[in-house]
Amino acid sequence: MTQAFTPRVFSGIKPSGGLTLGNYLGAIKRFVGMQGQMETIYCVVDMHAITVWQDPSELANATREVAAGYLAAGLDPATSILFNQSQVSAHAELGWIFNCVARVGWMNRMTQFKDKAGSSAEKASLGLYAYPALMAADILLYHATHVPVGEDQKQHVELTRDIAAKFNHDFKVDFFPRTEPVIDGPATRVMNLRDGTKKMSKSGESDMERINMTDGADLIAKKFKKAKTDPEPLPETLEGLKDRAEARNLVDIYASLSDSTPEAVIAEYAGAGWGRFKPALADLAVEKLAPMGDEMARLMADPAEIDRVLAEGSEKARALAAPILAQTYDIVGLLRGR
Ligand code: AQP
Repeated sequence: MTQAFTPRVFSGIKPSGGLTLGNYLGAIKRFVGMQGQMETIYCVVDMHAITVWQDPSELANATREVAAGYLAAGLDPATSILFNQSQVSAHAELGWIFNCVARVGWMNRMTQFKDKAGSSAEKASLGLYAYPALMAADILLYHATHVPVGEDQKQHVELTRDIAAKFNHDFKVDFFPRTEPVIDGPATRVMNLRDGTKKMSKSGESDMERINMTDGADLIAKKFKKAKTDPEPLPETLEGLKDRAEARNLVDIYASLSDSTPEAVIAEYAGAGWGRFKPALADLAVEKLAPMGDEMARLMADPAEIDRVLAEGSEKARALAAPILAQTYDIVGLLRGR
C-alpha cells in the first residue's frame, strides 16, 4: 500500500545576485499564489549559491535580499515557513545520503550543469555537479509533494523523483513521496531581453539583459525600450509569434504581469507596433514591481528584522525536518543516540 503524504509545498531561490523578473514571475509570484492552499515552505538556498564563487562579504546580504523579495511579494511568515538553508543542517546531511543514492550517469544528464560549467567543466566545483542531489534533499527533507519552479528546474525535480524512487526501492520502504513539479502560467521561462534564446538570469553578463525586482521606473522603461525585438508589429493570433522568440517573450511577460493570457494580450494589441507595446509593458511592470522594490528597500534598512524572521523560520523548519532525517538514518542503518 502506498503512503498518503500531506500536501506540502517546498521551493527556494539561491542568493547568487539580485532577484530578476524571471525569479518573480517564474517562482515568487507563484509561491504567493500557493500560500494558504496547502502548507508552504520557502527557502533561500544559500548553500546552492556557493556552488559558484560568492564574495563572503556579500552573501549574507544577498540572502537577506531574497528574503526581502519574498516578504515584499506577499509571503507571510505567519503562514509560510521562510528560512535560509544553511541554518538547517539536515539539508546537508540528507544531501550526503542522496549523493550516495543518485548515480553519476544521472548527474551527467543534467543540462543545467552543462550550461553553467560550459567548456570548463573540469574546473567547476564538485558542488555544482552534485547540486541536484542537495536540491532533492531540500525537497524530500519535508516530504514535499509540490514544487513550484520555472521550466529550467523541471529536470532537477524529475531527478528528485528518481532519487525518491531509488531510495524507496533500495531500502524496501515507502518513505519519500514522488514530488510533482508545478510549472504553470505564461512565464515559466522568462527570456533574456537582449537574446530571446537565453534565459533571463541573475548572473547574466549585462544588467540590460534583465529586469531586477529593485529596478526603478526609469531603468525599467529604458530596459524594455532597448529590449531586442523584430521590425514586425504584433500579429493577429498567437501562431504569428512562432519563430519570434523576443516578441513572444515580451507578450508572455505582459500576460503574466497582468494575470492574463498571451492570447488575450494578442487580442488587445493585434497590429500594434513596438512603439505602443513597449511603453505599455514598461508601465505595467513599474505598476507591479515598484511597490515591491520600495518594500524591499524598506525591509533591507532593518537587516536585524529579516534575520529574526529567518531564524524563526529556521527553527520551524528544523522541527519538521528532524524526525524525517532521523527516520532516514534508521532506514539506512546509520547509528544514532536516542
Ligand atoms: N528566467 C526565468 N524564468 C522563469 N523562472 C525562472 N527562475 C529563474 N530564472 C527564471 C526560477 O526561479 C527559481 C529560483 O532559481 P534559482 O535562483 O535557484 O536558480 P536559477 O534558475 O539558476 O536562477 P538564475 O536567476 O538563472 O540564477 P543564476 O544566474 O545565479 O544561475 C527557480 O524556480 C527557477 O526556475
